[in-house]
Amino acid sequence: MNQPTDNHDKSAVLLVDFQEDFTEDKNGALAVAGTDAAYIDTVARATRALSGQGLPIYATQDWHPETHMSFVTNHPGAEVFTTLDIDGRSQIMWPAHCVQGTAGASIMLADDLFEQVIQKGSDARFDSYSGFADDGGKQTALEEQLANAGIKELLVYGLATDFCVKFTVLDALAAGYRVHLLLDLCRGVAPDTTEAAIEEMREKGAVITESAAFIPGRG
Ligand code: VGL
Ligand code: ZN
Repeated sequence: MNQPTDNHDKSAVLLVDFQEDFTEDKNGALAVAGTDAAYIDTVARATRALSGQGLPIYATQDWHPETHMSFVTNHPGAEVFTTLDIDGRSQIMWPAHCVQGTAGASIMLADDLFEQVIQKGSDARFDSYSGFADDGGKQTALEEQLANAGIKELLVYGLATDFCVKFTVLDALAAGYRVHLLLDLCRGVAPDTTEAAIEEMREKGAVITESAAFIPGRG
């Protein structure tokens, strides 16, 4: 079994945007392909198993105001999934999703499982695929939390492989964390961008692996 590599350095789980609005099973506003009940159950079980092994679980939560600039509904005439140039940045027009306080924004696991939930994308002016910082450069509390806890290694999985997982992993690598991507617990928005994202994460140093490598009795 492939245990977290160094006993002196602590490992943690980083569960990315495991929220109703990104799932088919919950009829989410921005449902990612392959997010059926079995996927949700597998991620929930794996997360509880890893927690049971003593790993602290951190979660990111996409948490947008209704006025968020990434929502197509806030750009009259724009079409969903097209790209707009906004303040010199290229922005995908998403359906309104993960609106603060709505069921769609809720994480599909009980709160008490988490060491910390890091909300992101709360500033209407900036999108924030990464759990570490938004497109305006403002850091979330994630890096400080992990540093305070002495965490050097992250087991990352969740939604979506080609957006929030990708940018969170790339920021984690840039910040010096060892990253294991548990690919069987991820789903991507589109096949081509998902393949490219996996390749980029691998190139930048992420170990692309699966949950069975960390959970006894699975695979
Ligand atoms: C995400 C698009 C917009 C994600 C969040 O969690 O991957 N994708 N907001
Ligand atoms: Zn979002």
